[in-house]
Amino acid sequence: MIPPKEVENLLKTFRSHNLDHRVLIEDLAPFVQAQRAENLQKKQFIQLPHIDVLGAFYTHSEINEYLNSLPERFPKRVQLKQFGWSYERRPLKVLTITNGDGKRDKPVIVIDGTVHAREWISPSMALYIIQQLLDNYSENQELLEDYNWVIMPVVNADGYEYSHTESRYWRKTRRPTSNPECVGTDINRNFGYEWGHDEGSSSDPCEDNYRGERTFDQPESQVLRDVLLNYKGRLNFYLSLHSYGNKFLLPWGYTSVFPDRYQDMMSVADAGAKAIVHSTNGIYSWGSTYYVLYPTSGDTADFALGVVNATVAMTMELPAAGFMGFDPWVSHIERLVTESWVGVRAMAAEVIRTYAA
Ligand code: 0X9
Ligand code: ZN
Repeated sequence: MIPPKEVENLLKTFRSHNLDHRVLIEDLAPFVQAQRAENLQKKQFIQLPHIDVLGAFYTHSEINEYLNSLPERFPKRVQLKQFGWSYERRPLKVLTITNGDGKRDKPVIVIDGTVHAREWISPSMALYIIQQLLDNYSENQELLEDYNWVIMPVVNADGYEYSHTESRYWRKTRRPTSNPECVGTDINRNFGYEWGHDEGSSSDPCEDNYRGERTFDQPESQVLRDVLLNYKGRLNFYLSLHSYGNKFLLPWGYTSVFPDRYQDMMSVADAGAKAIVHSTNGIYSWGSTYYVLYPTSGDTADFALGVVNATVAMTMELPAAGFMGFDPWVSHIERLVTESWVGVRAMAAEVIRTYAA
């Protein structure tokens, strides 16, 4: 996708390298508009704080309104905590789900969503997981017997809001940088483990993988860091929900060397991939980020393993949909989240089976 003013340049580059090309979509804007209209129309009959996860995409404030209603609906089973604020002062909330037996200090599964603003299936998936654990408890009880689940549906609240209102394919935060022309830092390059290592991130504020001026200089990264550190010693599974690519990505991102627990983590990814292919024929690939995707440095999974000592740390790239991969239609949500839940549930079960309390 390129802006009109760069078309001439790109064509020149293609010509000078003798590259063939084909235009897939002449102008994306009308499609983005259509999706936006569809989503708003679907939400017309939603009565907050009630939401229909499969029926629309929700904004950060709508998601918070839903989360805020949960402690009253499930007084024994959920706890909602605000861990901080985004740069634009949006409250960042984290939900803990238990089986209500009151046992303290169980090992935890921490799941985050929406580190990257445009990856809209990610918050939907986080909400679907919450509903599976709360509203569909009878089927998922064993997942909560010896484990608590800690879920943060929206990390990058400002970027996510911006992707709803201004720029659908925005990825980074919304904090200005040293370059007045360019806004935002990639939260997934801003974490303090091997930050800035080699080619895994950019020092250029105009790039989509800009790492920031220093580690944790984004309030949103600080909040997620504090959530993870809060569970140090009992973080058995950290899962970061992204899109897209159908991949289970394991540390390390910053180096081609494999971490000590690599094979154990591979068994968990294995369980997820097998469960998905069995249920829907969905094909995932899995392995270290460095090999399966590309080098990344300063990302959340490397931090969860390297600093917080998580037993299993993983980034899940949910399937592509829509025009750009990041932009499923509302009608795609159900297929995407039900398939992904099969994988998440299988991986959680594998972690619980292997690392019994
Ligand atoms: O590049 C990223 O930040 C992630 N991919 S995305 O297309 N959603 O932007 C992948 C990061 C994976 N890193 C680790 N698992 N260590
Ligand atoms: Zn992402």
